[in-house]
Amino acid sequence: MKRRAFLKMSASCAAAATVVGCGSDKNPVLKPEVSPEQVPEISKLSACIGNCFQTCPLRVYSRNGIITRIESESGGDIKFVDNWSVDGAHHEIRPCLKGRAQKQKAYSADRVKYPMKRVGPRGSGQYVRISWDEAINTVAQELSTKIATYGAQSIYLPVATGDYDYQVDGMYAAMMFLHEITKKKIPLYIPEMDFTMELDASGYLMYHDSYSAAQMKDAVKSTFGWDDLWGTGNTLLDVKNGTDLMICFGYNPMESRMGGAGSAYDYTNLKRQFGFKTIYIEPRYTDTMVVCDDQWVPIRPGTDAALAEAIAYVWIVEMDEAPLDMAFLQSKVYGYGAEAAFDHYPELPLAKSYKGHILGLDDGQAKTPEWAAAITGIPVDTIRALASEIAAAKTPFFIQGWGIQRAQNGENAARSLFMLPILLGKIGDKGTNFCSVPGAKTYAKPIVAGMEADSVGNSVGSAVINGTEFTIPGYKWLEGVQRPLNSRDDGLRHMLGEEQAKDHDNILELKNPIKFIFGNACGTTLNQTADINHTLDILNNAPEAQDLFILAIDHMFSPSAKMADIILPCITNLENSDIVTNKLDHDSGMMVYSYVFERAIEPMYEAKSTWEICRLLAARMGVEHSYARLKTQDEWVKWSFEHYAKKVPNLYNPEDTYESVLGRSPVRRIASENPLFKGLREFKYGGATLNTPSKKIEAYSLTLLNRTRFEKFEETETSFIGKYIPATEGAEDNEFAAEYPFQLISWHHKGRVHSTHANYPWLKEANDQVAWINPLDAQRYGVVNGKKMTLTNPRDAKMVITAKVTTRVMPGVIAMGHGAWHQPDANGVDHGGSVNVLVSRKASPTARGIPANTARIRIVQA
Ligand SMILES: Nc1nc2c(c(=O)[nH]1)N[C@H]1C(S)=C(S)[C@@H](COP(=O)(O)OP(=O)(O)OC[C@H]3O[C@@H](n4cnc5c(=O)[nH]c(N)nc54)[C@H](O)[C@@H]3O)O[C@H]1N2
Ligand SMILES: Nc1nc2c(c(=O)[nH]1)N[C@H]1C(S)=C(S)[C@@H](COP(=O)(O)OP(=O)(O)OC[C@H]3O[C@@H](n4cnc5c(=O)[nH]c(N)nc54)[C@H](O)[C@@H]3O)O[C@H]1N2
Ligand code: SF4
Ligand SMILES: [Mo]
Repeated sequence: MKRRAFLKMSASCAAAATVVGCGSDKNPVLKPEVSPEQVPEISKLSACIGNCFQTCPLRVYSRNGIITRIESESGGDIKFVDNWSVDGAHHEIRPCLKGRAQKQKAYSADRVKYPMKRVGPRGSGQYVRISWDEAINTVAQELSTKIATYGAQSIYLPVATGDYDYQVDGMYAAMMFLHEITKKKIPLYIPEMDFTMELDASGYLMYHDSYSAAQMKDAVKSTFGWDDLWGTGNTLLDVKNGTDLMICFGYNPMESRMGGAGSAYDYTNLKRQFGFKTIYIEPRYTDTMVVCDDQWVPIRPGTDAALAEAIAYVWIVEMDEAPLDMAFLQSKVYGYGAEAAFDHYPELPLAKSYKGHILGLDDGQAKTPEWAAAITGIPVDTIRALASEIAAAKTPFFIQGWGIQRAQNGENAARSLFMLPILLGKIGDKGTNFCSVPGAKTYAKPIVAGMEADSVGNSVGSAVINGTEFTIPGYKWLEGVQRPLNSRDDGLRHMLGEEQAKDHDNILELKNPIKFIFGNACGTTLNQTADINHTLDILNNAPEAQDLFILAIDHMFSPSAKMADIILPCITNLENSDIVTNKLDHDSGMMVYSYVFERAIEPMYEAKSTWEICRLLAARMGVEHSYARLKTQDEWVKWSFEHYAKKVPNLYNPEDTYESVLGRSPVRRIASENPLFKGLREFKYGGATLNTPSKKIEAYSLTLLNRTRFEKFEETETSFIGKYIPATEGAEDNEFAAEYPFQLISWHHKGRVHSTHANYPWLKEANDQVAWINPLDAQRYGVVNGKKMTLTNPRDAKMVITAKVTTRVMPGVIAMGHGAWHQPDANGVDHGGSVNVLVSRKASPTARGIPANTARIRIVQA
């Protein structure tokens, strides 16, 4: 024993000598205080949870309850075959820098330690400490009052992904709680049986489309008839079946699918093993290109659709031997060319069809490479060469990341890109992809573990299973604070669909604006939503926002949490235990895995889990029994494992118990083929049909046409065919282009997951928040690498940010990673590099999604 430790121990024994003998286990006060070096380091298997889809296991080492370091699952002692191979699913799942830096999450100076009450304007960060009692009473009171005054629909659960990976805790606990306080029966009349059944629904307001891929989801529905986007792509693994060319529109797995079992790792290995070429079409030279460089085709943001049309033009008009699969187009695609009338759908003339548009029959403009070159900035020769090279590929694997669709004209861009494989008939075949992100099925409904009906007969998960009665597009919430949203202008939906829920004149309308935002793990109340200054203005000054209550359950005083009236301290993943599964259907590699992770350290300060916070609220509101049903959070995790996770084939062994898997490295297996992708093959070669009005792939979308009966779309922004539509503040917006010469885009940066992890000093040091600008532009505007510049937009929002002068971004574009924390000075000028200060806010036309990559800016000062 070292001398210092010995002295400490004898001192504490002396002080306690009159109570009980030194060393008694019964009284922890009497335990010898051994110096930290003396206590052995222990390790627990925790998980990185959040919204990067990978859920890497983290081996967390601690001594005396204090984290010492974080490693990969094996702790450096490689037990796994680390040799990646197509069917070698057992390599180590190594966390990225964000996972390994989480010691700085636990001990961050930004942590919310106690319940806090706002005493200054929203965003000012002025809070006072309150007790848990006061906090729970206030929140419960606000919920009750708002429900009584404005109805349950005024309670909104926003898009919030900070704890998306939990399967029992987090947003699912919040959903269960909100369900319990707002649940209702919805009558569903079944005409064939002349019978009305009652559905168990949640009365609170939920969203139906996220910030991630609302426009893509809309595009997939409009073209292929699929209700869901997740897991529609083909698995990357399928490139082994002969992919000879990969065409990537805005796909950057090296940053946005980073984990050791993410697509970044699989993609690099697949390239090494199979040697196919990749063409990247992107405004930036991404980290993925740095590692797997083949060909970079720089493109102006928001113009991919124009490129797709010009490629189609070359194929349809210019090539001697058109590469089109005419048999496929005629039998399996609606609206490539003229169509006869059917059912109640009128005849479709050639001029209104896809081909008619490419030829310019509708607008007098043939979609030639010359036309597209002026829009996209891609030279005509490059466009023609691309068209030939893609046409020559036998097995092209098209990928479209979600950056393109996360734009003001995103739905149309996505649909326009779908047309490339459709024209070639390379749909559903082995080794191809229909131009979405790759994907696979994790297993059915992984996220509702613990929420299915239990033996008592209560439907624990009805909030998720039966859904909420009303949903809004996730991005529309701020408008929803200002006025009651409706189905015609805002895309409000009823769980029974528009036909069943027909109200006055076919328009559904909420009774009131949103009055309570239940912001659990939520960054979209400010930092992650477009036009931060506008959001601040509305939430502070709009008359309708005066009695709006915002709750934040967070572990950090993040810019978004500072919008809340009360912030409740939440434990981090390192203080929690749950089941996790990686999200293959969100493109997280080819290996599926699931595990039950342990508490690595004890809950800190006064922080509690969301599940526990909801239990306290439920108790205060008299629904504790139906919320918790006599189980603790850990007991629900155990229940979920035994009743649900364990039953998933090949992920656990029959003899596994909760106790035996708790803290055990994930069991893994290779993903199987996506059922929806397989469905495409059956559609192409068999008799299967799609769930579209024409039962075919819709180049002209009757699905969208049908929606015009209930919804209002701006004509100039919407098209029934997937085509290029110029965006407000887009590449061709002449009103703004002269004064605001730059297009601004933001990507999902390796240093953060949105605004989560953005505040750890290690990560900040490794990932300076900088704005990329091309040397030609820098020279023209006097911008110096490494020096600050001030940017502004047509709404006079300003940001001061360090310039990174680099040829990795094309001229005319400024790019920065999204998610850096908003740091306004006294004049409201942001110094944190939070891109949404500058982003435009006009929602996309039919999905009504965030226009994250649509903005025009200029340099005020170099
Ligand atoms: N490290 C990290 N990983 C993440 C996340 C994170 O925040 N950090 N977030 C996760 C989440 S929630 C999501 S939704 C996904 C997001 O996944 P994605 O949406 O696919 O990722 P982004 O980085 O937004 O966009 C992909 C690429 O599109 C490019 N791009 C932008 N505009 C255009 C355009 O007009 N045309 C073309 N051709 N390219 C364009 C961007 O430069 C970027 O390189 O990532 C997930 N993974
Ligand atoms: N300009 C621009 N804007 C974008 C995007 C873009 O590409 N460009 N991408 C959009 C996309 S795809 C998405 S998904 C959204 C994401 O936006 P959000 O879903 O809002 O994600 P975060 O910003 O990470 O906010 C999560 C919050 O939860 C907290 N948190 C983290 N872990 C936990 C936890 O375990 N428990 C609790 N209670 N809290 C926790 C964090 O501190 C943070 O405050 O952003 C969107 N916004
Ligand atoms: S890849 Fe994602 S889940 Fe894995 S450590 Fe990094 S941030 Fe966490
Ligand atoms: Mo996302």
